[in-house]
Amino acid sequence: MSRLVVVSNRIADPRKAAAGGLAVAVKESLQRTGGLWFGWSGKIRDTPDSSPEHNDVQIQTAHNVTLATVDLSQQDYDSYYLGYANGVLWPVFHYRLDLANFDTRFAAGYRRVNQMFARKLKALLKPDDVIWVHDYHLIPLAAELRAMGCSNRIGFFLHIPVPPPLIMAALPEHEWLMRSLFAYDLVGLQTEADVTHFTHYVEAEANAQPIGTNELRAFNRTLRVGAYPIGIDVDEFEALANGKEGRDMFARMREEYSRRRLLLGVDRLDYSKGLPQRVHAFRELLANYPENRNSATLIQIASPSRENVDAYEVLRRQMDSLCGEINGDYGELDWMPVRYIHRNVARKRLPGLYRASRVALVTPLRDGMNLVAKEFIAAQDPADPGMLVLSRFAGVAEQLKEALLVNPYDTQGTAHAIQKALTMPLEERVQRHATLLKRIRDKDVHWWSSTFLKDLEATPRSEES
Ligand code: GDG
Repeated sequence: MSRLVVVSNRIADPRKAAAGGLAVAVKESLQRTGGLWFGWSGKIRDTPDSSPEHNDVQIQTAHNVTLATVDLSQQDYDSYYLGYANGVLWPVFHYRLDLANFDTRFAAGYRRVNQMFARKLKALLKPDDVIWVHDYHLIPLAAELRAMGCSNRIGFFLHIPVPPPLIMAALPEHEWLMRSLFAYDLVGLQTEADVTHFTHYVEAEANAQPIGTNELRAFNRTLRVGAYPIGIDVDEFEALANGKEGRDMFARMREEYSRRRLLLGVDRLDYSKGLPQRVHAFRELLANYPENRNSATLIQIASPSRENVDAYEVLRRQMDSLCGEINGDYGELDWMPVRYIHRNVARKRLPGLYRASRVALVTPLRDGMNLVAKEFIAAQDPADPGMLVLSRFAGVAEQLKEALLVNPYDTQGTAHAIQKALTMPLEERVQRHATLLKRIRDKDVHWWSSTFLKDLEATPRSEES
Protein backbone atom coordinates (compact mmCIF):
# COMPACT_ATOMS: atom_id res chain seq x y z
CA MET A 1 0.00 0.00 0.00
CA SER A 2 1.48 3.33 -1.07
CA ARG A 3 1.78 6.17 1.40
CA LEU A 4 -0.61 9.04 0.73
CA VAL A 5 0.84 12.54 0.63
CA VAL A 6 -1.73 15.34 0.70
CA VAL A 7 -0.69 18.87 -0.20
CA SER A 8 -2.95 21.85 0.37
CA ASN A 9 -2.45 25.52 1.08
CA ARG A 10 -3.55 25.13 4.70
CA ILE A 11 -3.55 21.94 6.68
CA ALA A 12 -5.85 21.00 9.55
CA ASP A 13 -4.90 18.89 12.52
CA PRO A 14 -6.84 15.62 12.03
CA ARG A 15 -6.87 15.11 15.83
CA LYS A 16 -9.35 17.96 16.14
CA ALA A 17 -12.84 16.60 15.65
CA ALA A 18 -14.27 20.00 14.71
CA ALA A 19 -11.85 20.47 11.83
CA GLY A 20 -14.43 19.63 9.13
CA GLY A 21 -13.81 20.04 5.39
CA LEU A 22 -10.73 18.51 3.84
CA ALA A 23 -9.55 17.12 7.19
CA VAL A 24 -12.58 14.82 7.35
CA ALA A 25 -12.15 13.88 3.72
CA VAL A 26 -8.53 12.79 3.81
CA LYS A 27 -8.15 11.72 7.45
CA GLU A 28 -8.94 8.03 6.93
CA SER A 29 -6.66 7.58 3.94
CA LEU A 30 -3.85 9.46 5.68
CA GLN A 31 -4.17 7.38 8.83
CA ARG A 32 -4.45 4.08 6.98
CA THR A 33 -1.28 4.68 4.98
CA GLY A 34 0.71 6.49 7.69
CA GLY A 35 0.50 9.50 5.42
CA LEU A 36 2.02 12.94 5.20
CA TRP A 37 0.12 16.24 4.99
CA PHE A 38 2.13 19.17 3.68
CA GLY A 39 1.15 22.85 3.51
CA TRP A 40 1.55 26.39 4.75
CA SER A 41 1.63 26.76 8.55
CA GLY A 42 -0.59 29.87 8.42
CA LYS A 43 2.33 31.86 9.91
CA ILE A 44 4.17 34.76 8.34
CA ARG A 45 7.93 34.98 8.94
CA ASP A 46 9.95 38.16 9.43
CA THR A 47 12.70 37.20 6.94
CA PRO A 48 12.03 38.66 3.52
CA ASP A 49 12.27 35.74 1.10
CA SER A 50 11.41 32.07 0.79
CA SER A 51 14.91 30.77 0.17
CA PRO A 52 15.28 27.28 1.64
CA GLU A 53 17.96 28.16 4.17
CA HIS A 54 15.63 30.67 5.82
CA ASN A 55 12.61 28.47 5.99
CA ASP A 56 12.65 25.14 7.76
CA VAL A 57 9.92 22.55 7.52
CA GLN A 58 8.14 22.07 10.84
CA ILE A 59 7.20 18.46 11.46
CA GLN A 60 4.62 17.13 13.92
CA THR A 61 3.04 13.75 14.25
CA ALA A 62 -0.68 13.35 14.91
CA HIS A 63 -1.73 9.75 15.44
CA ASN A 64 -0.36 7.99 12.42
CA VAL A 65 -0.07 11.12 10.29
CA THR A 66 2.91 13.41 9.75
CA LEU A 67 2.06 17.09 9.46
CA ALA A 68 4.75 19.11 7.65
CA THR A 69 4.40 22.87 7.35
CA VAL A 70 6.39 25.84 6.15
CA ASP A 71 5.96 29.53 6.91
CA LEU A 72 5.61 32.28 4.30
CA SER A 73 7.35 35.63 4.16
CA GLN A 74 5.15 38.74 4.12
CA GLN A 75 6.05 39.32 0.47
CA ASP A 76 5.10 35.77 -0.48
CA TYR A 77 1.86 35.93 1.46
CA ASP A 78 0.93 39.18 -0.30
CA SER A 79 1.71 37.99 -3.81
CA TYR A 80 0.99 34.24 -3.70
CA TYR A 81 -1.98 34.08 -1.33
CA LEU A 82 -3.69 37.48 -1.43
CA GLY A 83 -2.47 38.60 -4.84
CA TYR A 84 -2.58 35.67 -7.23
CA ALA A 85 -4.62 32.90 -5.55
CA ASN A 86 -7.35 35.12 -4.11
CA GLY A 87 -6.99 38.27 -6.22
CA VAL A 88 -6.67 36.60 -9.65
CA LEU A 89 -7.52 32.89 -9.75
CA TRP A 90 -10.51 32.98 -7.37
CA PRO A 91 -12.36 35.79 -9.22
CA VAL A 92 -11.50 34.53 -12.72
CA PHE A 93 -12.56 30.95 -11.97
CA HIS A 94 -15.82 32.38 -10.56
CA TYR A 95 -16.39 34.33 -13.81
CA ARG A 96 -15.48 37.69 -12.21
CA LEU A 97 -12.87 39.12 -14.58
CA ASP A 98 -13.95 42.55 -13.37
CA LEU A 99 -12.57 41.81 -9.89
CA ALA A 100 -9.22 40.35 -10.95
CA ASN A 101 -6.01 42.34 -10.48
CA PHE A 102 -3.56 41.10 -13.10
CA ASP A 103 -0.39 42.47 -11.52
CA THR A 104 2.58 40.46 -12.88
CA ARG A 105 4.31 40.53 -9.49
CA PHE A 106 1.52 38.35 -8.11
CA ALA A 107 2.12 35.66 -10.72
CA ALA A 108 5.85 35.71 -9.94
CA GLY A 109 5.17 35.27 -6.22
CA TYR A 110 2.75 32.45 -6.91
CA ARG A 111 5.36 30.62 -8.93
CA ARG A 112 8.07 31.29 -6.31
CA VAL A 113 5.99 29.81 -3.48
CA ASN A 114 5.03 26.77 -5.55
CA GLN A 115 8.73 26.21 -6.31
CA MET A 116 9.56 26.54 -2.62
CA PHE A 117 6.78 24.09 -1.69
CA ALA A 118 8.07 21.63 -4.31
CA ARG A 119 11.65 21.86 -3.03
CA LYS A 120 10.63 21.30 0.57
CA LEU A 121 8.24 18.51 -0.26
CA LYS A 122 10.64 16.71 -2.61
CA ALA A 123 13.05 16.14 0.29
CA LEU A 124 10.31 14.31 2.23
CA LEU A 125 9.07 12.04 -0.59
CA LYS A 126 9.52 8.31 -0.99
CA PRO A 127 9.54 6.70 -4.45
CA ASP A 128 6.17 4.97 -4.06
CA ASP A 129 4.23 7.84 -2.49
CA VAL A 130 0.96 8.82 -4.12
CA ILE A 131 0.60 12.61 -4.03
CA TRP A 132 -2.77 14.40 -3.92
CA VAL A 133 -2.59 18.17 -4.42
CA HIS A 134 -5.57 20.40 -3.60
CA ASP A 135 -6.91 23.55 -5.12
CA TYR A 136 -6.07 26.66 -7.07
CA HIS A 137 -3.22 27.80 -4.82
CA LEU A 138 -1.08 24.93 -6.05
CA ILE A 139 -1.76 24.40 -9.76
CA PRO A 140 1.94 24.48 -10.80
CA LEU A 141 3.17 22.22 -7.98
CA ALA A 142 3.34 19.01 -10.01
CA ALA A 143 5.24 20.71 -12.83
CA GLU A 144 7.78 22.01 -10.32
CA LEU A 145 8.11 18.54 -8.77
CA ARG A 146 8.54 16.93 -12.20
CA ALA A 147 11.27 19.45 -13.02
CA MET A 148 13.09 18.13 -9.93
CA GLY A 149 12.83 14.56 -11.22
CA CYS A 150 9.75 13.40 -9.34
CA SER A 151 7.98 10.54 -11.14
CA ASN A 152 5.42 9.69 -8.44
CA ARG A 153 1.76 9.54 -9.30
CA ILE A 154 0.35 13.03 -8.70
CA GLY A 155 -3.34 13.90 -8.67
CA PHE A 156 -4.97 17.32 -8.44
CA PHE A 157 -8.43 18.26 -7.21
CA LEU A 158 -9.88 21.66 -7.99
CA HIS A 159 -12.47 22.72 -5.41
CA ILE A 160 -13.69 25.72 -7.43
CA PRO A 161 -15.42 25.83 -10.83
CA VAL A 162 -13.72 25.83 -14.23
CA PRO A 163 -14.99 28.82 -16.23
CA PRO A 164 -15.77 28.68 -19.96
CA PRO A 165 -12.71 28.62 -22.27
CA LEU A 166 -12.68 32.31 -23.24
CA ILE A 167 -12.76 33.39 -19.59
CA MET A 168 -9.82 31.09 -18.83
CA ALA A 169 -8.01 32.52 -21.83
CA ALA A 170 -8.24 36.03 -20.32
CA LEU A 171 -5.73 34.99 -17.66
CA PRO A 172 -2.41 36.37 -18.89
CA GLU A 173 -0.63 33.25 -17.59
CA HIS A 174 -3.23 30.77 -18.78
CA GLU A 175 -0.92 28.88 -21.15
CA TRP A 176 1.60 28.29 -18.42
CA LEU A 177 -1.11 27.16 -16.00
CA MET A 178 -2.59 24.80 -18.57
CA ARG A 179 0.79 23.27 -19.38
CA SER A 180 1.36 22.90 -15.63
CA LEU A 181 -1.89 20.96 -15.26
CA PHE A 182 -0.63 18.39 -17.75
CA ALA A 183 2.15 17.49 -15.29
CA TYR A 184 -0.52 15.75 -13.19
CA ASP A 185 -1.70 12.20 -13.87
CA LEU A 186 -5.29 12.83 -12.83
CA VAL A 187 -7.23 16.08 -12.52
CA GLY A 188 -10.46 15.88 -10.50
CA LEU A 189 -13.16 18.52 -10.96
CA GLN A 190 -16.43 19.01 -9.11
CA THR A 191 -18.96 18.58 -11.92
CA GLU A 192 -19.53 17.32 -15.45
CA ALA A 193 -19.99 20.96 -16.53
CA ASP A 194 -16.46 21.68 -15.27
CA VAL A 195 -15.08 18.67 -17.18
CA THR A 196 -16.77 19.96 -20.35
CA HIS A 197 -15.35 23.46 -19.88
CA PHE A 198 -11.89 22.09 -19.19
CA THR A 199 -11.95 19.73 -22.16
CA HIS A 200 -13.14 22.43 -24.57
CA TYR A 201 -10.53 24.81 -23.22
CA VAL A 202 -7.53 22.50 -23.69
CA GLU A 203 -8.79 21.35 -27.07
CA ALA A 204 -9.13 24.95 -28.25
CA GLU A 205 -6.02 26.42 -26.67
CA ALA A 206 -3.55 23.53 -26.71
CA ASN A 207 -4.95 21.40 -29.48
CA ALA A 208 -5.30 18.60 -26.90
CA GLN A 209 -6.47 15.32 -28.40
CA PRO A 210 -9.14 13.28 -26.62
CA ILE A 211 -8.07 9.63 -26.36
CA GLY A 212 -10.65 7.35 -24.82
CA THR A 213 -13.05 8.46 -22.11
CA ASN A 214 -11.80 11.39 -20.06
CA GLU A 215 -8.23 11.17 -21.33
CA LEU A 216 -6.51 14.05 -23.04
CA ARG A 217 -3.14 14.16 -24.73
CA ALA A 218 -1.12 17.37 -25.03
CA PHE A 219 2.41 18.59 -24.28
CA ASN A 220 3.61 15.02 -24.79
CA ARG A 221 1.66 13.79 -21.76
CA THR A 222 -1.60 12.00 -21.10
CA LEU A 223 -3.94 13.50 -18.54
CA ARG A 224 -7.01 11.84 -17.06
CA VAL A 225 -9.84 14.20 -16.10
CA GLY A 226 -13.03 13.37 -14.24
CA ALA A 227 -15.90 14.74 -12.17
CA TYR A 228 -15.64 13.80 -8.48
CA PRO A 229 -18.34 15.82 -6.68
CA ILE A 230 -17.12 16.32 -3.12
CA GLY A 231 -19.47 15.09 -0.39
CA ILE A 232 -19.89 15.38 3.35
CA ASP A 233 -19.77 12.79 6.11
CA VAL A 234 -23.56 12.25 6.20
CA ASP A 235 -23.49 9.88 9.17
CA GLU A 236 -21.39 12.28 11.20
CA PHE A 237 -23.72 15.16 10.41
CA GLU A 238 -26.84 13.18 11.28
CA ALA A 239 -25.21 12.12 14.54
CA LEU A 240 -24.36 15.74 15.34
CA ALA A 241 -27.96 16.80 14.64
CA ASN A 242 -29.32 14.02 16.86
CA GLY A 243 -26.71 14.43 19.62
CA LYS A 244 -27.23 16.43 22.78
CA GLU A 245 -25.87 19.74 21.51
CA GLY A 246 -27.75 19.40 18.24
CA ARG A 247 -31.02 18.73 20.05
CA ASP A 248 -30.43 21.56 22.55
CA MET A 249 -29.74 24.04 19.79
CA PHE A 250 -32.79 22.85 17.86
CA ALA A 251 -35.03 23.20 20.94
CA ARG A 252 -33.67 26.69 21.69
CA MET A 253 -34.24 27.90 18.14
CA ARG A 254 -37.71 26.41 17.93
CA GLU A 255 -38.68 28.08 21.18
CA GLU A 256 -37.16 31.44 20.27
CA TYR A 257 -38.85 31.41 16.86
CA SER A 258 -42.05 29.58 17.81
CA ARG A 259 -44.21 32.18 16.08
CA ARG A 260 -41.87 32.65 13.14
CA ARG A 261 -40.78 30.72 10.12
CA LEU A 262 -37.05 30.50 9.92
CA LEU A 263 -35.02 30.85 6.75
CA LEU A 264 -31.29 30.25 6.93
CA GLY A 265 -28.16 31.14 4.98
CA VAL A 266 -24.67 29.97 6.04
CA ASP A 267 -21.76 31.18 3.95
CA ARG A 268 -18.32 32.66 4.05
CA LEU A 269 -18.72 36.36 3.31
CA ASP A 270 -17.67 36.00 -0.32
CA TYR A 271 -18.90 37.73 -3.50
CA SER A 272 -19.39 34.34 -5.17
CA LYS A 273 -22.11 33.43 -2.67
CA GLY A 274 -24.73 35.88 -3.96
CA LEU A 275 -25.52 37.39 -0.56
CA PRO A 276 -26.80 40.83 -1.66
CA GLN A 277 -28.96 39.16 -4.32
CA ARG A 278 -30.36 36.86 -1.61
CA VAL A 279 -31.29 39.79 0.64
CA HIS A 280 -32.98 41.47 -2.34
CA ALA A 281 -34.98 38.30 -3.00
CA PHE A 282 -36.02 38.09 0.65
CA ARG A 283 -37.12 41.72 0.50
CA GLU A 284 -39.14 40.90 -2.63
CA LEU A 285 -40.76 38.04 -0.71
CA LEU A 286 -41.93 40.45 2.01
CA ALA A 287 -43.17 42.92 -0.59
CA ASN A 288 -45.01 40.41 -2.82
CA TYR A 289 -46.25 37.93 -0.24
CA PRO A 290 -47.25 40.11 2.74
CA GLU A 291 -48.37 37.12 4.80
CA ASN A 292 -44.66 36.65 5.54
CA ARG A 293 -44.38 40.02 7.27
CA ASN A 294 -44.09 39.72 11.01
CA SER A 295 -43.40 36.06 10.44
CA ALA A 296 -40.54 34.98 8.15
CA THR A 297 -37.10 35.61 9.63
CA LEU A 298 -33.89 35.20 7.68
CA ILE A 299 -30.85 34.27 9.74
CA GLN A 300 -27.81 34.94 7.59
CA ILE A 301 -24.49 33.78 8.97
CA ALA A 302 -21.64 35.26 6.95
CA SER A 303 -18.37 34.11 8.44
CA PRO A 304 -15.47 36.52 7.94
CA SER A 305 -13.18 35.62 5.09
CA ARG A 306 -10.13 37.09 3.26
CA GLU A 307 -10.58 40.44 4.91
CA ASN A 308 -7.31 41.72 3.45
CA VAL A 309 -8.67 41.53 -0.10
CA ASP A 310 -10.43 44.78 -1.14
CA ALA A 311 -13.48 43.24 -2.83
CA TYR A 312 -14.44 41.59 0.46
CA GLU A 313 -14.47 44.89 2.34
CA VAL A 314 -16.80 46.36 -0.30
CA LEU A 315 -19.17 43.39 0.10
CA ARG A 316 -19.13 43.75 3.85
CA ARG A 317 -20.29 47.35 3.67
CA GLN A 318 -22.93 46.44 1.09
CA MET A 319 -24.38 43.71 3.32
CA ASP A 320 -24.39 45.96 6.41
CA SER A 321 -26.37 48.54 4.52
CA LEU A 322 -28.83 46.15 2.79
CA CYS A 323 -29.67 44.33 6.03
CA GLY A 324 -30.03 47.65 7.87
CA GLU A 325 -32.41 48.94 5.20
CA ILE A 326 -34.70 45.92 5.19
CA ASN A 327 -34.90 45.89 8.99
CA GLY A 328 -35.59 49.62 9.01
CA ASP A 329 -38.27 49.39 6.33
CA TYR A 330 -40.08 46.24 7.46
CA GLY A 331 -39.08 45.58 11.09
CA GLU A 332 -41.57 45.77 13.96
CA LEU A 333 -40.93 46.23 17.65
CA ASP A 334 -41.14 42.48 18.13
CA TRP A 335 -39.86 41.28 14.72
CA MET A 336 -36.70 41.86 12.74
CA PRO A 337 -36.81 40.40 9.21
CA VAL A 338 -33.05 39.73 8.98
CA ARG A 339 -30.61 38.57 11.60
CA TYR A 340 -27.26 39.13 10.01
CA ILE A 341 -24.31 37.62 11.86
CA HIS A 342 -20.87 38.49 10.58
CA ARG A 343 -19.02 36.07 12.83
CA ASN A 344 -17.96 32.46 12.80
CA VAL A 345 -20.51 30.20 14.48
CA ALA A 346 -19.23 27.07 16.28
CA ARG A 347 -19.51 24.01 14.02
CA LYS A 348 -21.37 21.97 16.63
CA ARG A 349 -24.19 24.56 16.61
CA LEU A 350 -24.84 24.34 12.87
CA PRO A 351 -26.78 21.03 12.72
CA GLY A 352 -29.43 22.16 15.23
CA LEU A 353 -29.75 25.48 13.42
CA TYR A 354 -30.18 23.73 10.07
CA ARG A 355 -32.83 21.45 11.55
CA ALA A 356 -34.83 24.29 13.06
CA SER A 357 -35.02 26.08 9.69
CA ARG A 358 -37.98 25.69 7.35
CA VAL A 359 -35.98 26.81 4.34
CA ALA A 360 -32.27 27.03 3.51
CA LEU A 361 -31.17 29.62 0.98
CA VAL A 362 -28.10 28.40 -0.89
CA THR A 363 -28.02 30.84 -3.76
CA PRO A 364 -24.45 31.46 -4.94
CA LEU A 365 -23.79 33.20 -8.24
CA ARG A 366 -21.17 30.55 -8.88
CA ASP A 367 -19.85 27.80 -6.60
CA GLY A 368 -17.60 24.79 -7.16
CA MET A 369 -19.88 22.49 -5.15
CA ASN A 370 -21.36 23.99 -1.92
CA LEU A 371 -21.32 21.79 1.13
CA VAL A 372 -23.85 23.83 3.10
CA ALA A 373 -26.60 22.46 0.83
CA LYS A 374 -25.57 18.90 1.71
CA GLU A 375 -25.20 19.66 5.42
CA PHE A 376 -28.71 21.14 5.50
CA ILE A 377 -30.22 18.00 3.97
CA ALA A 378 -28.31 15.68 6.32
CA ALA A 379 -29.49 17.60 9.40
CA GLN A 380 -33.24 17.50 8.63
CA ASP A 381 -35.87 15.45 10.40
CA PRO A 382 -36.98 13.05 7.61
CA ALA A 383 -40.54 13.12 8.98
CA ASP A 384 -40.81 16.92 8.74
CA PRO A 385 -37.92 18.22 6.66
CA GLY A 386 -37.11 21.78 5.67
CA MET A 387 -36.79 22.69 2.00
CA LEU A 388 -33.70 23.72 0.07
CA VAL A 389 -33.81 26.70 -2.31
CA LEU A 390 -30.71 26.20 -4.45
CA SER A 391 -28.96 28.23 -7.14
CA ARG A 392 -28.67 26.42 -10.44
CA PHE A 393 -25.14 27.89 -10.61
CA ALA A 394 -23.84 25.94 -7.61
CA GLY A 395 -21.97 22.79 -8.64
CA VAL A 396 -24.15 20.83 -6.23
CA ALA A 397 -27.22 21.60 -8.38
CA GLU A 398 -26.00 18.94 -10.83
CA GLN A 399 -26.72 16.36 -8.11
CA LEU A 400 -29.63 17.90 -6.18
CA LYS A 401 -32.33 18.31 -8.80
CA GLU A 402 -35.14 17.76 -6.27
CA ALA A 403 -34.30 21.04 -4.51
CA LEU A 404 -36.10 24.19 -5.70
CA LEU A 405 -33.62 25.43 -8.27
CA VAL A 406 -33.39 29.18 -8.86
CA ASN A 407 -31.50 31.74 -10.88
CA PRO A 408 -30.15 34.06 -8.14
CA TYR A 409 -29.98 37.00 -10.58
CA ASP A 410 -33.77 36.72 -10.97
CA THR A 411 -35.03 38.42 -7.82
CA GLN A 412 -38.73 37.79 -8.45
CA GLY A 413 -38.21 34.18 -9.47
CA THR A 414 -36.15 33.53 -6.34
CA ALA A 415 -38.77 35.17 -4.11
CA HIS A 416 -41.42 33.00 -5.74
CA ALA A 417 -39.36 29.85 -5.07
CA ILE A 418 -38.89 30.86 -1.42
CA GLN A 419 -42.66 31.27 -1.09
CA LYS A 420 -43.16 27.87 -2.70
CA ALA A 421 -40.68 26.34 -0.24
CA LEU A 422 -42.44 27.97 2.73
CA THR A 423 -45.83 26.66 1.66
CA MET A 424 -44.87 23.23 0.32
CA PRO A 425 -47.10 20.45 1.67
CA LEU A 426 -45.53 17.98 4.09
CA GLU A 427 -45.91 14.99 1.75
CA GLU A 428 -43.98 16.69 -1.06
CA ARG A 429 -41.25 17.85 1.33
CA VAL A 430 -40.83 14.34 2.71
CA GLN A 431 -40.56 12.84 -0.78
CA ARG A 432 -38.10 15.37 -2.08
CA HIS A 433 -35.98 15.12 1.04
CA ALA A 434 -35.80 11.32 0.88
CA THR A 435 -34.42 11.51 -2.67
CA LEU A 436 -31.98 14.29 -1.81
CA LEU A 437 -30.73 12.39 1.22
CA LYS A 438 -30.12 9.30 -0.87
CA ARG A 439 -28.15 11.33 -3.38
CA ILE A 440 -25.82 12.84 -0.77
CA ARG A 441 -25.44 9.47 0.95
CA ASP A 442 -24.54 7.63 -2.26
CA LYS A 443 -21.76 10.11 -2.96
CA ASP A 444 -20.54 11.06 0.48
CA VAL A 445 -17.06 12.20 1.41
CA HIS A 446 -15.78 8.63 1.77
CA TRP A 447 -16.95 7.85 -1.77
CA TRP A 448 -15.22 11.02 -2.96
CA SER A 449 -11.77 10.35 -1.53
CA SER A 450 -11.72 6.62 -2.17
CA THR A 451 -12.89 6.99 -5.79
CA PHE A 452 -10.38 9.70 -6.58
CA LEU A 453 -7.51 7.78 -4.99
CA LYS A 454 -8.49 4.50 -6.66
CA ASP A 455 -8.50 6.24 -10.05
CA LEU A 456 -5.20 7.95 -9.32
CA GLU A 457 -3.54 4.67 -8.35
CA ALA A 458 -4.82 3.12 -11.57
CA THR A 459 -3.02 5.69 -13.74
CA PRO A 460 0.30 4.54 -15.23
CA ARG A 461 3.42 5.85 -13.48
CA SER A 462 4.59 9.13 -14.91
CA GLU A 463 7.53 7.82 -16.98
CA GLU A 464 5.23 5.20 -18.55
CA SER A 465 2.72 7.63 -20.08
C1 GDG B 1 -14.86 25.67 -1.39
C2 GDG B 1 -15.68 25.88 -2.66
C3 GDG B 1 -16.70 23.63 -2.31
C4 GDG B 1 -19.56 28.35 6.92
N1 GDG B 1 -19.79 29.28 7.86
C5 GDG B 1 -19.45 28.75 9.03
C6 GDG B 1 -19.01 27.44 8.80
N2 GDG B 1 -19.09 27.21 7.51
C7 GDG B 1 -18.73 25.93 6.88
C8 GDG B 1 -19.93 25.25 6.27
C9 GDG B 1 -19.27 24.37 5.22
C10 GDG B 1 -18.04 25.19 4.83
O1 GDG B 1 -17.80 26.15 5.85
C11 GDG B 1 -18.28 25.97 3.54
O2 GDG B 1 -18.18 25.10 2.47
P1 GDG B 1 -18.76 25.48 1.05
O3 GDG B 1 -18.68 24.27 0.23
O4 GDG B 1 -20.15 25.98 1.22
O5 GDG B 1 -17.91 26.69 0.48
P2 GDG B 1 -16.36 27.21 0.41
O6 GDG B 1 -15.83 27.58 1.75
O7 GDG B 1 -16.40 28.34 -0.57
O8 GDG B 1 -15.53 25.98 -0.17
C12 GDG B 1 -16.99 25.11 -2.58
C13 GDG B 1 -15.76 23.45 -1.14
O9 GDG B 1 -14.57 24.23 -1.30
C14 GDG B 1 -15.35 21.99 -0.97
O10 GDG B 1 -14.77 21.49 -2.14
O11 GDG B 1 -17.93 22.97 -2.02
O12 GDG B 1 -17.71 25.26 -3.79
O13 GDG B 1 -15.93 27.27 -2.88
O14 GDG B 1 -18.83 23.16 5.77
O15 GDG B 1 -20.63 24.54 7.25
N3 GDG B 1 -18.60 26.61 9.78
C15 GDG B 1 -18.61 27.10 11.04
N4 GDG B 1 -19.01 28.37 11.34
C16 GDG B 1 -19.44 29.22 10.37
O16 GDG B 1 -19.79 30.36 10.66
N5 GDG B 1 -18.20 26.31 12.04
